Amino acid sequence: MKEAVLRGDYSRAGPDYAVEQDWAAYTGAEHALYRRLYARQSALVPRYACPEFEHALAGLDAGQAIPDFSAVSRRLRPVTGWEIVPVPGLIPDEAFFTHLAARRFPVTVWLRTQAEFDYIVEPDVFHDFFGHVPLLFDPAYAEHLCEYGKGGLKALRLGALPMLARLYWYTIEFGLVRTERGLRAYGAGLLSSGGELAHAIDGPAPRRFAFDLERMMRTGYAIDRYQDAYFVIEGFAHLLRDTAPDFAPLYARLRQLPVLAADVPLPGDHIVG
Ligand code: HBI
Ligand code: FE
Repeated sequence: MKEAVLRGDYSRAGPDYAVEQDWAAYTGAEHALYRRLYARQSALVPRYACPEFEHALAGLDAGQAIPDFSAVSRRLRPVTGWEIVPVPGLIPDEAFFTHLAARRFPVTVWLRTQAEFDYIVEPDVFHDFFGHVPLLFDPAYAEHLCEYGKGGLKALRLGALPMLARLYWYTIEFGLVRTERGLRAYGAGLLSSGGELAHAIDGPAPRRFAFDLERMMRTGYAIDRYQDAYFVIEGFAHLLRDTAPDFAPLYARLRQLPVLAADVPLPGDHIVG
């Protein structure tokens, strides 16, 4: 399949795909667009985001302008040992997982255009920063993401990346968590989306599965529309515990099984709220 043409400028990327953020180069119009995106999403946070995200976002005070990654990294390092690495956009899996395993989160340096206010295919700085960075301040989540990075390098070696990518998709990107205030989002793709956040939690259509490693690893997903199904964890400690085991035996068993559709019921499906 022809590689999608990536949008960022990879010409000055290093061997680890890192680039300079060049914060001074952002225009006033870009900061204004970022503020509008931030205002829209942060208004949804009290109703739809998990408490850990809401708490971390409030502490970041990152709504006035496109954040300066090095300033945020200086605050993040002492809390969970993570830092932000500026990248031109999507980077090869090996480089991506190597960064995560070293507690470096790749954040795209460019911002979408006004025309992409409601939807963008490739992750931009708003998706990566608003969606992913706040939870890096949560110790259990931060620990899980580092383990996920190590798991990604192992999955690459085992040729099992598509299965692990589905797990990432249904947790880090589109995950829901049960809280005493009901189901809330912790997935970055939900938290940074104008419409899918409410759809995932209030929408009548989507199926909401209890956490199920095997079902997640086997369930396909679409990147260009709302999900047909979401998976619910009981908390970040639960996610960390349930993804700790060695996945090699699971990969061996699942790799020859067909990929499942999210909207086709299976006998073992455990639908929750
Ligand atoms: N690169 N910058 C960036 N951001 C991602 O989220 C990303 C990536 N490369 C690969 C990748 N994600 C996926 O293959 C994994 O999430 C499975
Ligand atoms: Fe993402």
